[in-house]
Amino acid sequence: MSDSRLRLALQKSGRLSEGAFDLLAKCGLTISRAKDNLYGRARELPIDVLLVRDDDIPGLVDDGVCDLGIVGENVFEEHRLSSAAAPNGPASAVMKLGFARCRLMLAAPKAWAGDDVAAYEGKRIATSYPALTKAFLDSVGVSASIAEMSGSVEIAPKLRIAEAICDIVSTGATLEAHGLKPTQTVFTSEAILVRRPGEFAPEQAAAFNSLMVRVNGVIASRDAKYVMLNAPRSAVDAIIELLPGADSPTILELAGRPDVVAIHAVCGEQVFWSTLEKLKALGATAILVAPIEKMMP
Ligand code: PRT
Ligand code: ZN
Repeated sequence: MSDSRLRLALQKSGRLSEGAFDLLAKCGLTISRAKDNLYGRARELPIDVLLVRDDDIPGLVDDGVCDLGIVGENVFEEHRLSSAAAPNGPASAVMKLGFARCRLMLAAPKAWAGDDVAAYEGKRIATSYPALTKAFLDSVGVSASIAEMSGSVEIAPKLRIAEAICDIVSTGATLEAHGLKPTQTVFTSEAILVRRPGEFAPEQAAAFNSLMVRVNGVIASRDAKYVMLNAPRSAVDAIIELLPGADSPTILELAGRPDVVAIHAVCGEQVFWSTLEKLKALGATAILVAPIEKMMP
């Protein structure tokens, strides 16, 4: 193991891996994987990749076996609440990555009347997230017992393992298929980048800073658009007001048309069709919305 390379833990396969590899690719990193598929290496920066189960990532980063990890906030927070203090202090979340969004939710059989959290009082709840579930129940003053399961939590009520569940929900189709209804959100999650406690060695710090600049650039450009349009000079203020997340747009003269200007702006947020319709209503013409591939402030 070399101290000069950064070790990054990623989920080997599952709902986080595609988003994580896609992010690295957009950061310009090509990861060559070893034959055993347990290890990879980036060509462009001194970064080694360890491919593991997502549940192992917080522990590997706490212990400093890996310097960085990409993991769901749900798994990270459950680990933080349930494990003994790491000797050098715990791993910390660096940033949200905007993919693998989901919610940990309490869900009950549809036959239960209403959606009130009080209905869970004295019940048995199956979950893979006992610490998060208990913290939520405590916060709302409900006392229930918890049946810990490592997977297929949605079948617990049918098998009479528990009366209700607390599980990850994305589209809600799994709950629906098992006759369950989501009632309360216990925790909202997305993929995050986490880092080990302590300082990085100088070469590692340099690689980390490079990676952060790239990741921030990818995230900033994800929704960003370059908007160009022509506008009546009299409507410039109203039009700029409408451009989502644009600061200081460029205003250009148009040859031979003193009453019209061209406005060019980087919009940091999504540009919807409804926004374009409003721009048009203010007199904007020749509206162009172009994607941005890379951004660096
Ligand atoms: O093998 P390994 O241990 O690495 O993977 P895993 O099977 O434990 O995890 P995986 O790949 O299923 O999920 C990894 C992470 O993705 C989770 O920790 C969440 O942060 C995030 N994520 C996002 C999800 C979902 N969406 C999701 N829908 N994790 C799980 N689900 C499951 C959920 O448990 C339920 O069974 O999908 C089902 C519900 O989906 P819907 O769309 O029917 O609501
Ligand atoms: Zn897992």
